[in-house]
Amino acid sequence: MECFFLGLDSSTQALKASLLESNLNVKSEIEVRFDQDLPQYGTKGGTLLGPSGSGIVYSPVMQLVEAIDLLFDRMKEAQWPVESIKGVSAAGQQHASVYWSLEAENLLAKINTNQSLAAQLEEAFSRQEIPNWQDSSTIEECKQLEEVVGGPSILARRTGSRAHTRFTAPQIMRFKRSEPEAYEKTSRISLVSSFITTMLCLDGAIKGIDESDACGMNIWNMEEEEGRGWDPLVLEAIAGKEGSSALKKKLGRVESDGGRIIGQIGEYFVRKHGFSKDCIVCPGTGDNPATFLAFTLKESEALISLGTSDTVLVSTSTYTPDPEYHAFFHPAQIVKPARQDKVNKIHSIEKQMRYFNMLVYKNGSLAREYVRDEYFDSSWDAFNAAVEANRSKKAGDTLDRTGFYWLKPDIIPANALGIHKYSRETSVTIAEKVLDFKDRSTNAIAILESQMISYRSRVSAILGEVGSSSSVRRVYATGGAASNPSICNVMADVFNCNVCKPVSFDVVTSAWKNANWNACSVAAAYKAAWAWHRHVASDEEQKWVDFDTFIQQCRRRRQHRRLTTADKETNGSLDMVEEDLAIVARPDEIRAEVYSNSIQWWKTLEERALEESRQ
Ligand code: ADP
Ligand code: XUL
Repeated sequence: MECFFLGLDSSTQALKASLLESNLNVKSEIEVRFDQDLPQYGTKGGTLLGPSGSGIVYSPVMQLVEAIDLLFDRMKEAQWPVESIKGVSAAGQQHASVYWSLEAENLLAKINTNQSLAAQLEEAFSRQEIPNWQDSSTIEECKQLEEVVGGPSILARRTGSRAHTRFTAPQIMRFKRSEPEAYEKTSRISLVSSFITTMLCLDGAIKGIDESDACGMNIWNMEEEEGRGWDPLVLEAIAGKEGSSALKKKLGRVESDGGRIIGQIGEYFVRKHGFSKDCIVCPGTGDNPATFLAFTLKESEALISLGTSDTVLVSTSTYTPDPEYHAFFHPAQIVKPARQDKVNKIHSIEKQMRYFNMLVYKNGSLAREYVRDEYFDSSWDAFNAAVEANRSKKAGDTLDRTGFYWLKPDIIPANALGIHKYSRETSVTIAEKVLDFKDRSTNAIAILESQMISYRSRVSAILGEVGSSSSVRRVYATGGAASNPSICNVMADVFNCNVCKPVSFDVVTSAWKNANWNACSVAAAYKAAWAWHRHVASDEEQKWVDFDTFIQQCRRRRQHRRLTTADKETNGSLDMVEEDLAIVARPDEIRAEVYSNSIQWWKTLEERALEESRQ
């Protein structure tokens, strides 16, 4: 009998599901969109706002509970073979927290199929709101947290990030301060990913937080490999000396092995929807760690997501915290149980820690759209034509038109604001601040170069690069703007490596096409498949197979056919690099060198623009 795996993704605007075949081919996807499908909650873009000027952004917890029932109903309508699903896992928006009441575990233990989940869980929460990652109401709490710990750099070193308004620690701090009674009546605090995991099991136990997702909380101390745990200084900063052990209990256990089985799908789903009672559940993770897994990023590979904001993920084998960006544990770490050495009686844990860093830029697509609208009559074609006409050909070209387009206060560099342009109009060596470039059409290449050099220079710092050569081995491009070939071309030149995108084989047309599946829920299903594979494996090697190797094994199994010249012809412009992956841009040697030599100069100008933005 064919077996399947299920992945869920609880994002800001929707709850999504992906159904995968055993070779990890994506078979089907469905979703529940909060605004349209649950209009009774009145959300816009999945969220509600607090009083004007408060910075409060949240979503109703019951909206998510109702969405779970609706999503499973839709699986039935779509006739998904749920009885053959062997494993399920979830991804969820990062940082956002769910607050369980003192009655929660009791209620979770006696869920029946006669009533909806929402009707049975009304009393299960001590807080009706899930603070959303877009919330910025905790500026004071962030300041306080950094002060107690000793400053932004120290907090970043201890917990992987400096304090951010959306992170869980300042959010819990504000909840405790503004609703002390409700805080006291909170039995446990979940992240969205561990909340969905708990709901999938429905066995009366609130499930642990995934360790990679815990790194987005500002509370998980990841400084020492062996001393990882809830940070005592942060616990105290939130709950005071007297309240810190109670808070630690509320946060609960943390799951370090992302492929460990933590339960089976709840009886509710077995009876009501026909799932097999043997369907396993493994820990859920955050949406960014899940995206990281969807691409199985290897050491020194980067993923650039060009969405509303731009996000850069880079895989590393060392812990590289910095107040400018975020450090996380790898989301599919394998943890072999401590083995007893019979002679020395020493417990050894067989693992090699892996990490990834994440850079978040607010001025991504919105800033590119500003340039498109201001100079190119809102046309991407005209924008692209200007990019191609002005590509850097020799050293110094970039320096004639360097621009910083910080339309909103940015995260990197912190609080950078304004539009700043520099050109060497009057001097060969000194860039002058200008209101606009002489040739206004150079704004298109200027914004792309500046964004990409910013990403490259920071990724280089994370990878410990020396000199001007790039050690990034491959970049994966995703998000809406990755469909733009000119943007991918500049990316390849600046990073001096191939830019790749996932593709999938369409059995109906026998051709490769751009894969447009939802990365987070697909990665959650990958995790479930990996956990199940380890669970049923009869040999030791496969029981402890690492995530990347497992994904490779599945990829080989779904290899449709070897890529021949004829294939390339039928697939038009697709430049396949391996199964499921196409190169969309290759670097040009000369331009790559021009960019490598421009980085130092560009950094000096960024400093100057920052200085000027503060004035
Ligand atoms: P979200 O962050 O909301 O998931 P998407 O990944 O869907 O966003 O990306 C949306 C963005 O993609 C839009 O803001 C738009 O500017 C950008 N985009 C879409 N098509 C193009 C294009 N051809 N060139 C450049 N940018 C594009
Ligand atoms: C990352 C962040 C967002 C959310 C989106 O730090 O806040 O990407 O994870 O769901």
